[in-house]
Amino acid sequence: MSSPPLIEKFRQAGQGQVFAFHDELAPEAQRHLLSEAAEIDLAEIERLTASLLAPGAKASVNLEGLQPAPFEPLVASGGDPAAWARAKAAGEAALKAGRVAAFTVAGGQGTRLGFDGPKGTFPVTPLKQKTLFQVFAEKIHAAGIRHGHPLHWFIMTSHQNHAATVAFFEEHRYFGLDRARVHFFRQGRMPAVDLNGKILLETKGTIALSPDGHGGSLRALERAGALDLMQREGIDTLSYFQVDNPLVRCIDPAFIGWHLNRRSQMSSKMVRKAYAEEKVGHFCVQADRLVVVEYSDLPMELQCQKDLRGKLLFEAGSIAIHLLDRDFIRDMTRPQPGRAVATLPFHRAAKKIPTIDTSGRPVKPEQANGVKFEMFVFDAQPFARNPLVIETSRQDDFSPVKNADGVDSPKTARDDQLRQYARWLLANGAEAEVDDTGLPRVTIEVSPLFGYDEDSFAESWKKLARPPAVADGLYLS
Ligand code: UD2
Repeated sequence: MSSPPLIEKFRQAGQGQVFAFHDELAPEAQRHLLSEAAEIDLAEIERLTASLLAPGAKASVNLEGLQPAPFEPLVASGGDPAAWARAKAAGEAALKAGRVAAFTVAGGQGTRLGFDGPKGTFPVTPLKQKTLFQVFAEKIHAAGIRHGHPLHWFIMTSHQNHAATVAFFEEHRYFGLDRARVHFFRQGRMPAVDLNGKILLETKGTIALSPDGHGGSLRALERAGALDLMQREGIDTLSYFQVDNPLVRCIDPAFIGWHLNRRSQMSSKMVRKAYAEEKVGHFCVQADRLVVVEYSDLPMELQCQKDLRGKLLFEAGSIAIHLLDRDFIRDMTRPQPGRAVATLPFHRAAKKIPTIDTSGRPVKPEQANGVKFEMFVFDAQPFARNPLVIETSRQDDFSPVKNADGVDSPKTARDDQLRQYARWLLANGAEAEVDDTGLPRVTIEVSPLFGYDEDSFAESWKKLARPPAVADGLYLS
């Protein structure tokens, strides 16, 4: 019997090993393997092997002529108060007109945290132990109420966590959101290859596939019909954030207004790096283009370099909060004359990839035996018209949960949430005892439905007939 045409294509591309055990598989398993193989763009793999794996291929990014990127400072650090006020008003008007949707990338594997399950289902709040997804859902819900227009929310999952993510929302009745406005879609996958570019099998009947990076979100949005939905609904701006950051302002009027007022196609928030080795990307300019250079790609001596005033030269850290214009995403994902579809470059990461040997026995490698390919969303910046970076205050936007302990852990995120509640309370005249880092002595919590930023908190607080005392267990909802 002749082989299916797809198998022939793989053989011709020098990837016949993918089907080495095909004939011994049951029919159902054969179909599964073929469907996985059908996801793979062989020409793309060949291109990546030639450009990223070939002897002499450049392993590191080009650092030539790299300069720190300019950014719009906060008022507190010298920004123009009138421009910030105009931005906020423009953002509020856009929200009122329903032009904005929220977008969470939640396809990552969350390996560092060691949590079994979609990361969005990780409990993070100090008192009620709300999960990351619940925190975002309530912030998005509250923003919709405040601006008089409920928001759509797109959530990108991966093959591994899609079903569990949807089931979690079902189980929790979408945390009060209109389920017709919550849209899940899976990101694409890329096969891992060995150091010679040969696609690796995970088992005899499955390919070693993994998520294609958050940069894959652009083509996944297009493929899933999200851009069409946005167009139908009159939404032109997507508010992008990561699943790991409970402090994020999912919807930030001033940020949205800056983006719209500047006619930017992609805008990003920055914080000043807390210390030279902080694991964030760096906003830079190279050949007149805005680029983000990931921490792992910027040599430590550059990360530590100081300017004449003694501050870090590359101080503008990317915290992965962006605004994306709908038509820009289309341009980046649709074939156009003279331009390939996937304009974002792939990055390679050497990994230990569980696989099988030529006789089909499992191999658990002790050292990197292959490479995974990933796209990063911030690589879209250089393609954007009028790209913009604005400063945000770390304490109101960024405290990610990455590691089980130490920096960027559940403990640091919990404490940062408590500090935020305490700041809001103190700013509104409440009495709260805090230590010299601003951490309250008691465990309290503010529901995003009561206040999700200083403005909404102040409004709700003023409406209270009898403001409660700040005591252990206080929950404002
Ligand atoms: C990311 C940024 C870093 C900094 C930091 C802030 C990269 C490469 N680095 O570092 O510059 O901004 O965040 O916290 O992005 N994800 C997917 N699909 C994937 C891979 C990741 O949806 O295939 C999501 C993941 O669920 C998470 C986010 O992307 O929400 C970040 O992923 P990460 O943990 O790999 O990024 P990290 O912490 O190395």
